[in-house]
Amino acid sequence: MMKIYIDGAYYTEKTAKISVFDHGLLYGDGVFEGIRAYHGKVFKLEEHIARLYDSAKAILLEVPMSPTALMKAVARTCALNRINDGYVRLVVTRGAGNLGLNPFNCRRASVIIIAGKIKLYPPALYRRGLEMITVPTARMPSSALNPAIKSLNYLNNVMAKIEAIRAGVPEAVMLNTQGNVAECTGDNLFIVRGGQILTPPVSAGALAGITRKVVIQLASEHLGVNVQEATLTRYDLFTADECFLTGTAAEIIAAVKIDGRVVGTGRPGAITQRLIALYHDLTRQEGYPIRP
Ligand code: PXG
Repeated sequence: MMKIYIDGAYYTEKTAKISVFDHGLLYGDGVFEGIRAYHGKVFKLEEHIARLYDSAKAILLEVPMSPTALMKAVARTCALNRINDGYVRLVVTRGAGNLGLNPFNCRRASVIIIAGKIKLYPPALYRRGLEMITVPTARMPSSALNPAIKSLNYLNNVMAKIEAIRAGVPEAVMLNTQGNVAECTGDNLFIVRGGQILTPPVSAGALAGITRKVVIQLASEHLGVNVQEATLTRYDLFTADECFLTGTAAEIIAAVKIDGRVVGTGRPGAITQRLIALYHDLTRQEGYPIRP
């Protein structure tokens, strides 16, 4: 049976419940992280915890425990569920309040940790690369809701995902309100052109992805390529040699067709494949141990 952490206690799938008055449910008022464990270690746990606290700070939400206690709770939840390789969903909701927006009526934030297996894209998609389209729903401007905040309000991304799936492709390219490339629905986007690696800056409406940062480090240390943050248009995607997405869930995956244009050779490119191999090596080496 699964053991799900809520506010210091463990529950089963059947008994793990939160209030219908929780503002996480009523308003998407809360923050979250999606984290991976590999080979008995939680990958980049410190970075995920730091981003969670930053997201919480941005929405004036107090996480009701210390970062150290939270890291220990994540590791313990993995251990109790006998997870060596898996996916952890960490959620901090505003907590139960009343039927009004005012978050100050919520007494205490709730911390939820779910450690389970992840359903990834099918292996064939990693070998062949995926197809994407740009979608009508623009990424939220930072003046409305900053995409750097990993909040529970994911309707913007969900809308884009719906548009992609209804068009018969698994992923969407989201543009910002200026019409430049921001990111995908749950992944950051990179292109390779003439040996250069480019990615939109966070200010274009991208999440400061942890996988994105790892890829930037790997490219610099192992490929001798300094990733440049650049304004990217759809034209840049269409004319790229390679395109790939990065995210905790998807890891690194090639995009080989965008809005009907074949990217490069139409197969995952050489740099993408090297980064995938380097990323897998790193996930084997590093991490916060699940069992002390
Ligand atoms: N952009 C957005 C909007 C995200 O939500 C990323 C980029 C990649 O960031 P990391 O730190 O993971 O490299 C995310 C992360 C999923 C899933 O099941 C993915 C995320 C959130 C929720 C679910 O694919 N995203």
